[in-house]
Amino acid sequence: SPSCGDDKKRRVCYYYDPGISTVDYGEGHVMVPHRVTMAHNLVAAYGMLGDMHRLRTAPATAAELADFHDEGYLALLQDLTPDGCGGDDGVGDMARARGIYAVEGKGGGRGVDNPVFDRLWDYCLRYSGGSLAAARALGSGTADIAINWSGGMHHACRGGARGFCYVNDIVLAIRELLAHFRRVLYVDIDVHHGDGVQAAFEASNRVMTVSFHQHGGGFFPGSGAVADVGKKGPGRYCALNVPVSVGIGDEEYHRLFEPIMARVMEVFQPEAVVLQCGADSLAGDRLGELNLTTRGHAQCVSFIRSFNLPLLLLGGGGYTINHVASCWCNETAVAIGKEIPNDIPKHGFDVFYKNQEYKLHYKLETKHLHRNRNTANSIDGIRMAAMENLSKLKL
Ligand code: ZLM
Ligand code: CA
Ligand code: ZN
Repeated sequence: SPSCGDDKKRRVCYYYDPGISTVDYGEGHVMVPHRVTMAHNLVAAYGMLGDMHRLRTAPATAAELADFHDEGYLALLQDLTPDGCGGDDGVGDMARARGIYAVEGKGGGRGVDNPVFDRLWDYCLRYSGGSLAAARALGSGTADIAINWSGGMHHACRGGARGFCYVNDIVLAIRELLAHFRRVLYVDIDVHHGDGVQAAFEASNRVMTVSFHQHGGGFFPGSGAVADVGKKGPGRYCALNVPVSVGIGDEEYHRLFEPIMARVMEVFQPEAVVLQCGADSLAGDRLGELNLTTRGHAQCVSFIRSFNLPLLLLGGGGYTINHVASCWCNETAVAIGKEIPNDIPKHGFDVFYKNQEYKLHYKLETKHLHRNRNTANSIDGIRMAAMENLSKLKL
């Protein structure tokens, strides 16, 4: 039961690849892979590396990515270079057809979600390799919780890039878990709808996908209404969507998250869980417009952890990078089952945390929060609609 075993230690394995820290989506792009290095530096400064087994792995191979992705797309992705697709040899056209855009000159990336950048292919192999290795550690039973903060790229499609995501490491990891576990639950607390993962498993009743996300007003990607329960067939009702409006805070979020996830656990009875911990649902994010605190976000991790199932923790979005690093560092502590102090230790990178007064759990002034557009009634309505969908799930 969720209230038991919370203080029990777990064997945690952790993937971090410094090769990801220097990847650059282009000047001004909101996605900054270096935030994972910042999180790692915090984890190290808090002395948590000794509490986890460090996962070392080679980058994924093209053959491993082909377990989900289209071969033609992978061939293109492998060949793209910043100056190799601007010309009229047709490569640029092929890239655009797959959602990827060449960006001209410095700072020319205005409005391009998926640019071509230096070492793009290597980056995809590394973050995907981390998620695959993490899934294998759970599958073999050598770890209870496996972490890859550089993974969680939930929008990537079989044949193309979307929403900053090029390769869907989550789909690859879940497919690996399916070799060991009968049913796998996917939970997505990124502020965006986990559309790529939902689409990949819509036909299956062995994978249930649950996404909580900001919805309405044209917010990306626009899918994931509560009525979206997946396609007709055996996988119907194995997709659950919990859309919320701008400005939701911890208390209301958990009036949805906890009862809904407790019910999901009862009706779906997963043998393993993947939790995408996108940190763009935090207050003060550059893209997301929710008001979750680092404690409210971490409460999702500890609630899921309390079910004592093999658990894969992945990153995802998160665009105010000091907040992201604080969030994932704290959630690493939650995974280990360790209390860490709120004061950020001196570690040579603490300058990045000056505007949060060197506290892990940063506080924002009201003027930096978004006005709450949710009401007690709207929250109850969404929870009831979600519960109604769950009552129709027959395995
Ligand atoms: N324009 N630069 C979340 C993925 C969100 C699509 C409208 C781009 C941006 C955004 C890129 C500076 C995850 C859309 C938006 C402006 C078409 C989105 C580059 C700012 C910038 O300043 C920016 C060179 C950029 C992109 C904002 N894009 C905000 N929102 C979304 C994709 C990914 O968190 O869920 C998981 C990692 N795209 O709204 C447009 C329709 C492109
Ligand atoms: Ca989500
Ligand atoms: Zn997101």
